[in-house]
Amino acid sequence: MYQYKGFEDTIAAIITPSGTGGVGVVRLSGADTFMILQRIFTGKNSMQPSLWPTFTVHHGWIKTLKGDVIDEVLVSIMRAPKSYTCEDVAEISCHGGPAAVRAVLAVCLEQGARLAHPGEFTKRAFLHGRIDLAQAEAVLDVISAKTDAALRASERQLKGELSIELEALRAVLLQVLSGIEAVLNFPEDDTDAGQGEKLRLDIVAARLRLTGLLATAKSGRILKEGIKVVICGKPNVGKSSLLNAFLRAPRAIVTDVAGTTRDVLEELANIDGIPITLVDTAGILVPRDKVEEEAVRRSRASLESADIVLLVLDQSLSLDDVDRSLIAEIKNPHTIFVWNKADLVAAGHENSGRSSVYVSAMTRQGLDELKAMMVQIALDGQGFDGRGLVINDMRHVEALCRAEHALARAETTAADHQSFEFSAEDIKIAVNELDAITGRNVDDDVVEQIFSKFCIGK
Ligand SMILES: Nc1nc2c(ncn2[C@@H]2O[C@H](COP(=O)(O)OP(=O)(O)OP(=O)(O)O)[C@@H](O)[C@H]2O)c(=O)[nH]1
Ligand SMILES: [Mg+2]
Repeated sequence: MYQYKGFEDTIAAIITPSGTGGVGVVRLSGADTFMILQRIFTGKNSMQPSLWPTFTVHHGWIKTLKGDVIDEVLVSIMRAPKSYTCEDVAEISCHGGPAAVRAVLAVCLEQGARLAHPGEFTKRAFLHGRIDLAQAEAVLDVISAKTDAALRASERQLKGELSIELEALRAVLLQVLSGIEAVLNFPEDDTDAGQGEKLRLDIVAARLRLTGLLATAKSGRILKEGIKVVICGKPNVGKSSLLNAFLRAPRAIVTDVAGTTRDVLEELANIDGIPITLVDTAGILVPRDKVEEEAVRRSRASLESADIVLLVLDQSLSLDDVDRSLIAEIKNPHTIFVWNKADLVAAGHENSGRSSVYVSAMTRQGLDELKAMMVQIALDGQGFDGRGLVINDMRHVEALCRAEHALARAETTAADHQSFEFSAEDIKIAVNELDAITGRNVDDDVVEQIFSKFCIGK
């Protein structure tokens, strides 16, 4: 079990982003919180910080040891154990300039606090048992969620929905283990052999629950990490216009001059809850000078890392050799042919092709179909409504896979009527994997690795 040696320290850190803002906050957590406040805070009324009741806010000044005022502040108090870390916590809200927050932090450190390590506040919440490891990881996901849907999925994990499901599964597996023990110890009781079959079916049911969780991993990963969509084509077909249409903002320069875009331009868009990095590239052409040569090189380099390619073609003109050679060049299986400038074509097209879509970046016609195709490809055709529990962490996916395999083995040995002892061993492996996710039983270095991904102050 994880051993933590830092509880005796009172830790402090700036918990708001660096830079200028209305308010900056320094957080203190640990047994000396009130002793430190006592030394650095002067309030309007004479009540000592050590007597302040929990969940109260106090107006006053933070001062240096010599008594010089650093800043006017509000201090919020959360006493142990009902605080983020389960320890005594104070949050000092000062003015949001970098100098003020740094000076407030410095005086806390001078008075005996230690600078918190990355994620140490959350780590203390985990080690005091207020949240489990999966919830601690969700804190990081909540902070870095790029869309509402990703935020909702992480909030669900933070609330403990994944932990509840895993604990329920664990309880089922422990029950199966004690059933196996009974069968092994008192085989004569299993007169109709029904107990053995019941245990096997319980293992199957538990395994199917794991399979169900793992089925959400693809959308979970996409929600968390997003995908990269590269817009390419020859010059002037409307690539930058398409980017602007997605963003509903004139982000890229659009002109009727072929070769307007020179640099690769990346913008994040939220499409049906999926964070999509849209990449506008320079038109691919036979370069006439060094600048065009570099621009085309960068366009091609972007294509290599694309999850989806939008190959834009101008449907008001007939295909030429440049279009044809581009079509032949792009090998990404997730390529959508985007026939742009539909507004210039009298007849109009049905948007029925499997990987073709007819759009107008100018009138936005066909854009919804294009978005739907992108989402369909991103999620491999699996819908997601953004409401259910999703697995979004590779560590969880790997542990769940190992647990699923262990249960599949347990199922096979049980079906073969081999000794249940083998099944029991595999079920114990599965339980250990679930415990590694929630942190009931996890290696020290895994815990260290998880919290090292946090920023200082969380
Ligand atoms: N009628 C019509 N014109 C469009 C449409 N999309 C783009 N255009 C026009 O086509 C021209 C080129 O548009 P851009 O978006 O700059 O094309 P691009 O593919 O980014 O061009 P480069 O950056 O030079 O490679 C501009 O004059 C646009 O107004 C469309 O859907 N309909
Ligand atoms: Mg352009």
